[in-house]
Amino acid sequence: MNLTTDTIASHNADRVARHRQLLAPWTDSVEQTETIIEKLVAFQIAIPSWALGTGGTRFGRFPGGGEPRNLEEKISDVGLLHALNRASGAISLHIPWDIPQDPKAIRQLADSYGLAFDAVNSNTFQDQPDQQESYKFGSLQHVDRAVRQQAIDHNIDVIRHGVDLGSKSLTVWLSDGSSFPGQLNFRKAFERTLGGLQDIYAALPDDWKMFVEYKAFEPNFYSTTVGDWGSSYLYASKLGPKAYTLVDLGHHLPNANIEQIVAILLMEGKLGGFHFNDSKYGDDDLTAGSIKPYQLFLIFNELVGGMDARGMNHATDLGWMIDASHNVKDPLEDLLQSVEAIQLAYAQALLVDRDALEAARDANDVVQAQELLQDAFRTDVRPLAAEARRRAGGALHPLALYRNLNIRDQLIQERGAKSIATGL
Ligand code: LRH
Ligand code: MN
Repeated sequence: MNLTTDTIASHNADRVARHRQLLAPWTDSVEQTETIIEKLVAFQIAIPSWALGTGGTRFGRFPGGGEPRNLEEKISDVGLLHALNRASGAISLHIPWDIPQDPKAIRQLADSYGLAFDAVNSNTFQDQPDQQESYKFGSLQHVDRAVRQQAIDHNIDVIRHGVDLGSKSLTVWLSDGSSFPGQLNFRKAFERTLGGLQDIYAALPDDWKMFVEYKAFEPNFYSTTVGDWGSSYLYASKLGPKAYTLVDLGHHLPNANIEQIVAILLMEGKLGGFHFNDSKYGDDDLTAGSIKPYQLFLIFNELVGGMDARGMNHATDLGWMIDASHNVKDPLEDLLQSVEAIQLAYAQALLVDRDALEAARDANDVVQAQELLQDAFRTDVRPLAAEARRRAGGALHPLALYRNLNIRDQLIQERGAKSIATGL
């Protein structure tokens, strides 16, 4: 679906007066306003191709209709999100859910929406109909060499698809592990997994990155072979300079201090990127910032401090991706909310007075340090995100425009109420 610039211009015209009122205090008195707006304009968040349909659980799935039926329609949906917020300028594909039949045409289509291809994702957590070996007892950890080789070949195949599309990174999430004590030799599983990852690493083009995504549990419920940041860091360190860890916010045990994990991985130069979402219990894949917005802010606070300490480019040096599943919301509305929540956490982190914070820390002035963070977190930076969108040609209020245009109804007209998207 193409959203014309006129449609967005008239939407903004109705709102620009109020917007200018809300922006005035910033442009008048806040010194770093321009810097923050420019950084927001440059900050692009990749949309997962597997989260454009209705997600479900083992208990049920309630499709909302108008779901993309193929990769072309998925790219069109991400193109729509990007037209609305000018902050969703990339799509992350999952193979084999989204194999590009004609990579050249797919690339041109994505280009026409101003979209790039972020990390490509392999899938050795499901058995495909025509598959020789089963991943029931794992993939790279498997006791059977034939299963491991099948998984290695699949990942190398995924890299090939990524190269065809101009992607520059591979995300490897392994569901491998065990569900009962005694089932697995942890040491052998680690060594076999490392061996497989090394074969995949060897197939990476020179300018590519490999993201090793860790997860505490599910689908295995006793052990996971890449189960935490420590094991992911170990693999990435043993693999080489092109290997990094990937932090999916939902992949931690309850009350894990994710912002501390991020700070250390970043300091070590082994933080590759993120799968943003939120959760209350497990890998709930809920809207980013919807359950623990302060945690999302604290993570960006460590990111801004840690990236500046290493002279990194905020927009391009890490993989900014969403990984969500929509059980009760319209997928596109949920993704619009997630992108904005991430933009707001980033903008608030940019507001933090870092010199004052270090001074408070050096003085063990705990109260002052907390006040400096909470002051930024309690600051409404939405006018800055809206201004960034407006300057980039997007809508001042993407969700309102999406609803006013009844886009979901239009998609249902076009695709039907029962269309099913591949993915989670
Ligand atoms: C695993 C995960 C991984 C994807 C999958 C869709 O929970 O986060 O990133 O491959 O979700
Ligand atoms: Mn993930």
